[in-house]
Amino acid sequence: MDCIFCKIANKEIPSSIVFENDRVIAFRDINPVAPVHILVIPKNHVESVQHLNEEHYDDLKEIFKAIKEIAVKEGIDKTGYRVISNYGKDGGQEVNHLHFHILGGETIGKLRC
Ligand code: DGP
Repeated sequence: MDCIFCKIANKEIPSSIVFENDRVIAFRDINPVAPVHILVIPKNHVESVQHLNEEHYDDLKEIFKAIKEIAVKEGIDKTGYRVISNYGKDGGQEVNHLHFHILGGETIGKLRC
């Protein structure tokens, strides 16, 4: 499958990894729109939120645990952050591998990604 985020998860292409475990990997967005802009993805390919079903629930649990841990590591757990997952054409999804943007490090006043 020609998926850029699968290639990142498999270390076939480089990225700035900030977190990794058996199910989840997180790396800095190549085009950051905030001082902290990290993408959190399941290693197993699934296209979007809309494609999730029960078989993905363990991955989701790990993703949200990872988000909290990353926020602490990045020093934004007290100041706050936004989590976004885009789906489909109207949602503005560019990469068809489920991902959650973490945006923080400044006041996020409007939609950005
Ligand atoms: P979305 O619009 O939600 O599908 O956002 C996809 C994000 O992925 C976008 O903010 C840019 C980022 N991105 C795309 N290709 C790469 C890449 O090769 N490396 C990294 N680190 N980020 C990427």
